[in-house]
Amino acid sequence: MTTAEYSHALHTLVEDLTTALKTATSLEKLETLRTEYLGKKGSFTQLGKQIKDIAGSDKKEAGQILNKAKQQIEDLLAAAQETIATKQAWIDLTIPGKKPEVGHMHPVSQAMEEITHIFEQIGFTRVRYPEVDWDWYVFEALNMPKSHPARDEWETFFVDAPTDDQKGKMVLTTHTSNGQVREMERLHSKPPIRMINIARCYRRQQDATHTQMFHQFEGLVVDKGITIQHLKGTLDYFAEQFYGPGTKSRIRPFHFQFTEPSFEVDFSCHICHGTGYLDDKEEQKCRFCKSGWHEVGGAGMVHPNVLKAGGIDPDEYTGFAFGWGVERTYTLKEGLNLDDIRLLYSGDLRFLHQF
Ligand code: FA5
Repeated sequence: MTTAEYSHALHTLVEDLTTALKTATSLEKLETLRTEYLGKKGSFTQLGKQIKDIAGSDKKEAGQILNKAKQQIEDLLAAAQETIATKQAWIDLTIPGKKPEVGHMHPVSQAMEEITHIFEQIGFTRVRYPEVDWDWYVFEALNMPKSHPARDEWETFFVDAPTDDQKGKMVLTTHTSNGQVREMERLHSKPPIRMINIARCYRRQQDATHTQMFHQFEGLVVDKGITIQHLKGTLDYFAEQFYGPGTKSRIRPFHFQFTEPSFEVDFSCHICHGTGYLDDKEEQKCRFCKSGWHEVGGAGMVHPNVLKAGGIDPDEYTGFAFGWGVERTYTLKEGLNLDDIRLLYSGDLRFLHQF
């Protein structure tokens, strides 16, 4: 080997180290490089041993080049060590760390859990039935024969699927009442029935209080001797549990094909406590409610034809049912004051973070 070749090899080694040090950001990595170059089997050490192959007259010059290269390597390693140490010294351990985002259940799911729990306390069983169901369960078995005008109230999405000879067309469930006859069938038409069915519903509606997809919870109780008093007691129980002590329920006459008599259900407003006014003199009207009450959904005594459709003898058994919107019921909770339910499904994290 000539001195020029030896010098070139050493120069390349120093250049390689310079490049490697650019990505060495820890003292551990630095130590590895030190061993790789200056260790017993390191590349510089190996090159140092090759000096014996250089002709005698050139050895002195080669020795000087070797020493210079070693100094350069040591200087490079020392400089890198200082840079890393300085950087590490500047890490401020008192700066609060970045917390990873922790998700939580969607407010509507939270409400469904709470509703389930409240009804389970008084012996209801939570069930779920298909959200794409036959016309039979959604309408016909509920005393709404084909072409009955009452069907128009449920602005229905029809599914492009083959029609069943007995059960008709497939629809996206417009209400959870499709679970009524399904529950009677599940229990082989043998009461007692105490069902709470919570599911998605779909209607061709969209405004501040309506969404195309929403949730309802449906209660159904069938047994011997069930009366409106049992319905009213259940409503009062739910009102106090969900909205807090003092909340009252109210039923008003209404019409549904599948209940007789039928009612609309209201709960008293938590802002004005059912008075409709914010002050004792009744001068300041409550803007949150209409005259002290909020409507949440429908209820009634199960129509004899519905019991018959589920194989239950209406002369022996009676029952009550109710169906309310989860979103509507939830948004009336104290402190929420949500004036547009579409926000719940906007996916806006700034909104969802609040729950
Ligand atoms: C019904 O759906 C009946 N099945 C309720 C019922 C069950 C009555 C059992 C008797 C016995 P209604 O169409 O009024 O009734 O809807 C009930 C509630 O669902 C409404 O008061 C509202 O809170 C909610 N709701 C209805 N449509 C929408 C919608 N598009 N978006 C959000 N919530 C809705």
